[in-house]
Amino acid sequence: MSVTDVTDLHEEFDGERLPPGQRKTSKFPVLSKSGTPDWNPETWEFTVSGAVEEELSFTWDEFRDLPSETQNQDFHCVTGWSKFDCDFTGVTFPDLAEMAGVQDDAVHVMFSALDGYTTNLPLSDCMREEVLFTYDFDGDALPEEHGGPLRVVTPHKYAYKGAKWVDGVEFLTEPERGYWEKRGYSNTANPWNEERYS
Ligand SMILES: Nc1nc2c(c(=O)[nH]1)N[C@H]1C(S)=C(S)[C@@H](COP(=O)(O)O)O[C@H]1N2
Ligand SMILES: [Mo]
Repeated sequence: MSVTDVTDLHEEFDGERLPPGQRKTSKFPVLSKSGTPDWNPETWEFTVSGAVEEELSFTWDEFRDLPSETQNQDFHCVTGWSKFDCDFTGVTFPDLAEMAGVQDDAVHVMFSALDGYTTNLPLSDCMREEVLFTYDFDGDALPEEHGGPLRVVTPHKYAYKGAKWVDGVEFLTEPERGYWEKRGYSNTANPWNEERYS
C-alpha cells in the first residue's frame, strides 16, 4: 500500500516539525466534549450541503466505496501534545468537494458531528490534500473514542479543527464559528504561530 507523507507541511509555515510549545508523545489521548456517541452502520448518513452544485448524501457502505488514500500525518493538540507519524486512510476534502461541485460564492465550511460538535474553517484551509475524512488509523478501523466511524484530520491546524464522528459538511457563503471557536479557542488555530486562544 502506498502512503503519502505529509509530515513536511510545517515547511510552508516556516516552522519546525514540532510546533512551538508542543511536546511529543507516543500516546494518543482522547479529548471529547461529551463522551463517545453511538452510531448505527445501518442508519448512518453523511451529507454534503450548502453552497454546492449538488447536495450529496452517503450511507456507510457508499462512503467506504469512495476512492481513498493513506497519509502519514502529524497530530497537534491545542493542550500541548503532538503525535507524529499517524497513518490515516480516507477521502480527501478536495475530492469530496469536487464530487459536490463548490459554488463560486462559497468561502467557508462548517463540519458537524454526531455529538453535536461543530468546527469551522475557511474554504481555502479545507481545499488541501491533507484534510482527510478518515476511517482507518494505522491500518485498523479508527477507534470509536477517536472519532470512528469517520472523523476529519487537519494536520496544518490544532486538532480541534478536525471533527470526530463527522456526519456533515456544509459550504457557507459567510464565515461562522463552531463549538470551541465560540468559546475562546482560536478561529485560525495555526500551531506554528501558537494560535491557541482568541
Ligand atoms: N465531534 C467532536 N470532535 C472533536 C471533539 C469533540 O469533542 N467532538 N474534540 C476536539 C478536540 S478539542 C480535540 S483536541 C480532538 C481530539 O481528538 P482525539 O480524541 O482523537 O485525540 O478532537 C476534536 N474533535
Ligand atoms: Mo483539544
